[in-house]
Amino acid sequence: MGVCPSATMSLLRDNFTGALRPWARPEVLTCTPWGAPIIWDGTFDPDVAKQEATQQNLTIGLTVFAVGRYLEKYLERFLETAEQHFMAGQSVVYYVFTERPGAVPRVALGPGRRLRVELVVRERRWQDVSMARMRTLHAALGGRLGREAHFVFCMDVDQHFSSTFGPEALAESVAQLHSWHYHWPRWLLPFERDAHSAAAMARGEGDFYYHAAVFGGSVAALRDLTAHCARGLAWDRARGLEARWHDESHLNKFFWLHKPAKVLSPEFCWSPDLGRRAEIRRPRLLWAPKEYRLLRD
Ligand code: 2GW
Ligand code: MN
Repeated sequence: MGVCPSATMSLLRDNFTGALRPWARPEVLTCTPWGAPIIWDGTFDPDVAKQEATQQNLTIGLTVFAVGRYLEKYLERFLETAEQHFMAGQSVVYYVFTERPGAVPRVALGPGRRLRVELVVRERRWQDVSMARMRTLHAALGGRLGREAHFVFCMDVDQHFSSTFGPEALAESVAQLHSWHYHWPRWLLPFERDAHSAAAMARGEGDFYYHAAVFGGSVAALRDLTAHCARGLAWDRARGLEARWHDESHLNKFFWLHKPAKVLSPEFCWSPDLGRRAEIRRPRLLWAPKEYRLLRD
């Protein structure tokens, strides 16, 4: 693999990868065709990334929705493990969106770390719970969250941190490779194919299939992303359409049109159901087992 242009770029500000070593993982793709790094364990220097972030005195936001049964089921472990592994040593502000602020567990927070609870209404259909996040995030990014954070990660709550998720993951815009699909041929990827949907991708379109359980970036970039997705979701709804993977389909359309500045390997959000694989060295987030039948009725 040739040198990833962004590997040299990363010596400048704002890529937070330290000196990239894409050659340290010859068995995996470490660079996108448009020159963004794909971050795998061993390809970055976590200490340099940490130093860069600390020097810039960043505040990093982490948003998570915990509505209905997902609050009791997942939120406490998500937050407790984030305290251990997410952006350790940086200033962090958690934004928990829920319809029951009183039920949010009191997790002990380290120095420089704050938690804010934001009230949301509970949507009736689960698809709507998931899709409403884009609109709510857009509003939050235009409000206090947008004023107090420089970079923000938006995550699903049905997962927990299992290893360091640090400033090496930061960039202007960040997409997560979906652990089920990262090695699939492009034509098989589950993009929305209905040409009437705002999320539509034609055959031959799409770089990678990204997972909506983790995306991030600067406040400005995420304002654009959430506006695009919320608009697409509303457009589809007005026409009686719903994309195959809901908000995730629209996220994939956005990242096709606006390439992410950094891509996270599936190590950053791994599904334990897939078992062990040689290229997955140190998973940083692990999905909770899917209990769709139990939770989606
Ligand atoms: C969602 C589905 C079925 C039953 C409940 C819920 C639900 C989701 C809920 O009752 N309460 C709640 O707070 N949520 C939030 O939405 C929560 O943060 C959760 O992690 C997120 C997405 O729902 P989830 O995790 O059940 O969906 P996944 O893991 O299948 O997610 C992928 O696909 C989704 C769209 O179908 C989203 O794009 C998601 O970001 C993807 O990871
Ligand atoms: Mn999920």
